[in-house]
Amino acid sequence: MRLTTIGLGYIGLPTSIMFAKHGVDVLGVDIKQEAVDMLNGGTIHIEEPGLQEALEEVLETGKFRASTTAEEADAYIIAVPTPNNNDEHKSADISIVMSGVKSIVPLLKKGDTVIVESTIAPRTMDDHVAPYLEEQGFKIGEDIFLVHCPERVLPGQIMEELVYNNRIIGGMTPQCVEAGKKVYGTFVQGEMIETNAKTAEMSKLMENTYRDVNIALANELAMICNRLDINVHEVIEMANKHPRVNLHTPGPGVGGHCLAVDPYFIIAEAPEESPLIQLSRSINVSMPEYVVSITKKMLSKLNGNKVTVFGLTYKGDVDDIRESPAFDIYELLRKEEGLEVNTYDPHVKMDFVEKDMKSAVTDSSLVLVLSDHSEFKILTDNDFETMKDKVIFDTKNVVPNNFSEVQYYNYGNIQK
Ligand code: SAJ
Repeated sequence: MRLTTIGLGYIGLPTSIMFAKHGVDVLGVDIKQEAVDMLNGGTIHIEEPGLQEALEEVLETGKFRASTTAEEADAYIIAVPTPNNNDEHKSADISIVMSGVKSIVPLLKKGDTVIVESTIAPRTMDDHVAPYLEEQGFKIGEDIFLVHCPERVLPGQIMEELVYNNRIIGGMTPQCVEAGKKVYGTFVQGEMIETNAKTAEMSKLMENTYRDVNIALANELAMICNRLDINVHEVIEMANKHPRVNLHTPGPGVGGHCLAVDPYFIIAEAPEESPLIQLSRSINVSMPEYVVSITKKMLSKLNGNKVTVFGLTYKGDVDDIRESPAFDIYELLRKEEGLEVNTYDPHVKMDFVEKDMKSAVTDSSLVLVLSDHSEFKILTDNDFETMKDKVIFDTKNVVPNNFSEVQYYNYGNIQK
């Protein structure tokens, strides 16, 4: 089988490489020449465990190539971003998905399978992609097979989850479902769940919305507990001992290109029916300001004018700062007059991010932990020796509190 993938980002690249590892001839296409050159030269342009080794393997076998131009294949996967539009409900901007589809039209022949993996608003396949391809003269389910197979892999565990997760195969017709199963059957060992495209679209969006709503509940609980002087982490641990309760974990907000984006796709299609989803979004969006207000109070108690932010990414052990609440907090703090803000993040390579942890904390009054990187799980008193005041506020509850000289705070015991 020959496969052309449109989009070589966090999903398109690992997916392409996984197909190539399993004997498929893969051409990965991206508009970014620099990314294409790096990949053909043997270096991945995103951070993901196991991906670099896998790229080297498929370049060696000649099963993977990257290019800026699509070429003819038997199956096509569209894995490009769907940003939010700048409208009232931040609806899904499907223009990049539609350009991807358009780019392969001249290459399509009878019997080909076209798969959209990008996250899309409910009914996008029925109302936009399928009608467009029909207009181009293709009978869906006879000439070509059209499928929505949303990706559901967790950054940090992509290479494993691609193989072992269950896969939703949302075909426009039963023949399309069969064609989709044939493509993913190459390597998927999880169950391949057959459905139609609109059910697949909504299930994918609801998975992330479920998380977002539950994290909002956890964040609200953290604020309630803070007001009532109750340790939120103990409450969650206790409540989760109930067999049917699974409270999520509070934090500095919700980030990434999935949970912080996808719920709006549902809201925009049904604004009157989605008040709970909308409120959850606004609770999570408000968390950076809550963290900043606590940080300011702590600093004023210390008479401190320097804070060091630990972690800028949207979650631990990734280099992704898209929609990162940590980054929002960093920017809000920088706007505070008279406050010096240093940053340390071993995963982010940007000029203003300190490379050395010791120099990042020197003369600082407070370390504000915003991402749960593994590197923060092994911190000790020694790491904070050069601080002016040795105080930590850990919004991710990630740093073990084994300190004798450092004062440690998290959401469970915010300093009053
Ligand atoms: N977070 C919390 N509290 C929690 C869990 C997460 O504050 O209890 C925060 C994280 O810190 C982060 C955000 O939520 O800012 C999202 O992180 P995540 O690890 O929950 O999820 P993502 O965005 O990395 O990946 C999600 C996954 N979806 C689900 O678990 C339902 C993944 O399986 C999807 O493939 C991915 O979205 C996607 O691409 O849609």
